[in-house]
Amino acid sequence: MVRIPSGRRATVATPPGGPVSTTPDSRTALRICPLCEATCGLTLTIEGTRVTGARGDRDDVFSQGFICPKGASFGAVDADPDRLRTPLVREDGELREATWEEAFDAVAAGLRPVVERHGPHAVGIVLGNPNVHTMAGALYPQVLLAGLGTHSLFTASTLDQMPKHVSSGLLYGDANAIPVPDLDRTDHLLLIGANPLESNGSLCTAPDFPGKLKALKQRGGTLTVIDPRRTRTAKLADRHVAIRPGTDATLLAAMAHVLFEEKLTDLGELAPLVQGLDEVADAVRDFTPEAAAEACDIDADTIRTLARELAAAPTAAVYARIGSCTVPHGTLASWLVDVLNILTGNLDQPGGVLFPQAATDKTPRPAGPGRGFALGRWHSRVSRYPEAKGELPMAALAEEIDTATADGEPVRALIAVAANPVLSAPDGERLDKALDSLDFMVSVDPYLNETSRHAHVVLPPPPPAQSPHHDFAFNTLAIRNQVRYTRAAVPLEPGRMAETEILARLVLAATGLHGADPSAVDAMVIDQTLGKSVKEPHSPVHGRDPRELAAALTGESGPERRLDMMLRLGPYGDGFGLRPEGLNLDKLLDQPHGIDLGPLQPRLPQPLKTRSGRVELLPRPIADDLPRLRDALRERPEGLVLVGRRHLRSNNSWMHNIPALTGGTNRCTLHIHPDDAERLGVRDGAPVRVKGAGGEVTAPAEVTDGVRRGVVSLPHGWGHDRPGTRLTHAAESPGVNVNQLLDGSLLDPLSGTAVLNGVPVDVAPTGATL
Ligand SMILES: Nc1nc2c(c(=O)[nH]1)N[C@H]1C(S)=C(S)[C@@H](COP(=O)(O)OP(=O)(O)OC[C@H]3O[C@@H](n4cnc5c(=O)[nH]c(N)nc54)[C@H](O)[C@@H]3O)O[C@H]1N2
Ligand SMILES: Nc1nc2c(c(=O)[nH]1)N[C@H]1C(S)=C(S)[C@@H](COP(=O)(O)OP(=O)(O)OC[C@H]3O[C@@H](n4cnc5c(=O)[nH]c(N)nc54)[C@H](O)[C@@H]3O)O[C@H]1N2
Ligand code: SF4
Ligand SMILES: [Mo]
Repeated sequence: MVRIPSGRRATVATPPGGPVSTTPDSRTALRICPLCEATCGLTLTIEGTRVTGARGDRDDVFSQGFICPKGASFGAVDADPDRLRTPLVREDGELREATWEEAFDAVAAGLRPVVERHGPHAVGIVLGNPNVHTMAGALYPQVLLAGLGTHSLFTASTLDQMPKHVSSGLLYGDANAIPVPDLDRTDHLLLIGANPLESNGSLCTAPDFPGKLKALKQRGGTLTVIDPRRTRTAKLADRHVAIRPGTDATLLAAMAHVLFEEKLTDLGELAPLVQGLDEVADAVRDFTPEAAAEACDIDADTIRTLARELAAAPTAAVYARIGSCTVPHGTLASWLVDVLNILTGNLDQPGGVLFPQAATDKTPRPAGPGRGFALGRWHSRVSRYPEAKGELPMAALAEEIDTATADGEPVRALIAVAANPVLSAPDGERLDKALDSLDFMVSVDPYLNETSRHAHVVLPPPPPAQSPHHDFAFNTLAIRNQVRYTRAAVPLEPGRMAETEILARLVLAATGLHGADPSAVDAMVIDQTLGKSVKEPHSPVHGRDPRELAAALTGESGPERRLDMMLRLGPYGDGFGLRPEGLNLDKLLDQPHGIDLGPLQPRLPQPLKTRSGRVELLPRPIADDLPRLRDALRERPEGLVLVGRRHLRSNNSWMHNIPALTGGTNRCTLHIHPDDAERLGVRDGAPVRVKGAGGEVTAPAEVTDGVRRGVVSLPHGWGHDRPGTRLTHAAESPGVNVNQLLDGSLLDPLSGTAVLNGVPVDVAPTGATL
C-alpha cells in the first residue's frame, strides 16, 4: 500500500521553486497543462483574472518543473481574443450571439425531433482529441452515448490509436490495457513511428520525454528509432533506421521470425500466462529478414541486428506511435509491438513495458477469466465497416451523412465535442458539404473554425485557466503512478459556463430532459456506480448502503463529487472508511503538487480479461489478417508516398491562431528529399502541387535530406482558409489541408483507423502537369 501523505490544506498555492516576478496584486496558481499528453504541472502568474505567465512547477510530483514552449504560452492560449465568449445560435442562416438558455432550447429543439422521427442512430456523436484533456470530456460523453443509445459514434481514436486498443483488446481482453515503456529504467528503447521530441510523447505520459531519452543514454542504455524521417528524436538515437512508410508490421514480423529462428525467445515469468506461442512462431515463418528487406527497404542484416539487440538487452521496451498506427497494417503492427515485448520477456517487467495503475481505476477484481473483447458487434451503414470499441471509423463520417442506403437512417444530426474533422479527417471538402446538409448540428468548441462554422448552435467552453483539471485518461498511461488535481486557477468570467455543466446540459437536452437540473446527471452516475459497486464482492464498499456512501462524498460540484467517488473506490482509495489511510478528494486537495504513488509495478495476471484468463498471443482476427501482410511482402510502391509530421509549437488543428506559437520552422511546407526534388524539378521554397486520391493541394517545397528518398511530408491541421471562421491569425498563414489528399477509402480493416501515413501521392512544380 502506498502511503498517502496528509497535510494542511493550502488555500493559496505557494509559489514553488523560488520567487516569481509579480506585481503587488499578482498571485500564482497551479494548473496541470492540458496542451499535450505530458500533463506537466504549471505555476501560473495571474494578475486580476488574467494569466500573465507560466513556469514549470518544480514541486510537481511528476513533472518536477519541466515545461515546453506550448506550456510557457499557456497565457496566450488562454487569452486568445478569438475564443468565443457566448453561445452562438443560427438564425436565418447566420450565427448570432445568444444566451445559454436560448442555446440549449435550440439544442433540444434541434435534436429531439431527429431522435423521435429517425431513431437514435440518426444522431451522430463526434468526439475530438481535446476531450482527453478536459474533465468534462472524461465524465460526460459516456453518459450522453448511453442516454441516446446511438451506434453512430466517431472519435479521433480512428485517426490515431485505435489499432492499439484493438490489439490490447484481443491480447489482454481489455482495450484499455495498454502497457507503457518504463522510460526511467529501461536499458534499450526501440521507438517506432513516434517523435517525442516534438510531440512530447503519446500513449506514454512522461513529462520531459526528451530528458528521459538523454538520461537513458547517459546511463549506458541504447535508443533505436525507426522513422522515414531523420527527426529530432532520430538524431538522438544510437541507431536510426529510415524505413519505407507503412511497412513496420513487416519489419516487426521479421524481427519476431529472427527471435524464433535463433532461439532468442525468453518469456521468463510470463510463460505460464501466455497461450499461442507456437502458433505465432508458425505465423511469422514466412517473414524472413530477406523477404522483409525489400518491402521495408531495410537490409536483412539490420533486421537481424535489431532483433538480437532487443533480445540481448537486460531490459528493453518496444514502443510505437502514430507512424505505426495510421497505416494499412496498423493493428498488426500494434500487436507485433506487444508480441516482441512478450517474446523477449519484457512485458510487465521493470525496465520493459508495464501496465499503469491510476488512482481513478476501479479497485481491481481478482485475476481470472473475463468476457473477452468483441469486434464488429455492429457495422457502419454504407461501407459495412465493423465497429471497434463501440466506434465507427471517422473516415466514414461523411458517407454516413451524405449517402442513403436501403437499411437504416443516415446521420441527420450531429453532436461534435472538441472535434475538427473537416481538417483532421480525410476529405474535408466532402465532409464540409455533408455537414452543411445536416438537419441539425451542435459544436462544443471554443472556436468558430472549419468544423464548428457548420453548427446550428456553438457552445463555447471557458478557457483552461477557468477550468479545474484532473487527468482521467493520461494517468492510465503514465510512466509513474501519481495523482494530481488542480481547481480552476481563476473564477469563471461572468456569462461563462463550466464545460462540465455544458456537457451535463447537453446530455439533458439530447435525452428529452431539457431544463432539468444539470447536477441530476452527476447524481445519476453516482447512484449507478455506487449501486453497482456495493454488489461487487471485491469492491471495498461491498454490502454497504449506496445512499450512505453518496452522502459521504465531498467536493464543491458534481464533477468533484464524482472524482471523490472514483478515488475512494479506487486501488489507492480510502474505500469510504475501510482503509482510513487511503486516498480521497480532501487528501488530494491537501497536496496541490500531487501525490506520488510510486513506480509502475508488475500487475499480471490481474489486468487480463480474456476468456482464457491468459494472454492470447494469436487471436483469431489477427490470424485472419496476416495473409494480407504476407501479400504486402511483395509490394514495391513505385512513386512517392506521403507522411505527416508534428511541430513542438503546434497541436493538431487548433493552435495556429496563437502568434507566439506560429512562424519560424512551424510552417506548412512539403519536405522533399534533394534527389527527388532534382528529379522532379522542384526548387526549395517554390510552390509544388501534391495530388492524392482525394484531391490536390499546393504548398511551398522545403528540400531537405531529413526525409528519406521516395517520401514527402506535410503536417496536418492546416488549411485555415475557409470562410465563416473566426481565426484571425491562423487565416493569415492558412497552410493547406493535407487530409484533402485522402479520399477516406484507405483504412486499417481491423480498427477502422484511417491511413494517414504512407499514402501514395504525385508531386510536381506548379505549372508542370501531374
Ligand atoms: N494527416 C494527418 N491527420 C491527422 C493526424 C496526423 O498525424 N496526420 N493526427 C490525427 C490525430 S492523432 C488526432 S488526435 C486528430 C485530432 O483531431 P481533432 O480532435 O478533430 O482535432 P484537434 O485539432 O485536436 O481539436 C479539435 C477541436 O477541439 C477544440 N478545443 C480545444 N480545446 C478545447 C476544449 O477545452 N474544449 C472543447 N470542447 N474543445 C476544445 C478545438 O478548437 C478544435 O476545434 O487528428 C488526426 N488527423
Ligand atoms: N507539438 C505537438 N505535440 C503533439 C501533437 C501535435 O500536433 N503537436 N499532437 C498530439 C497527438 S493528438 C498525438 S496522437 C501525439 C502523436 O505523437 P507521435 O506519434 O510522437 O507524433 P509524431 O510527431 O507525428 O510522430 C510520428 C512519426 O512517425 C513517422 N512515420 C510516419 N509514417 C511512418 C511509418 O510508416 N513508419 C514509421 N516507423 N514511422 C512513420 C513520422 O515521420 C513521425 O516522425 O502527439 C501529441 N502531441
Ligand atoms: S510538454 Fe505538454 S504538458 Fe508539458 S508544458 Fe508542454 S504542452 Fe504542456
Ligand atoms: Mo492524437
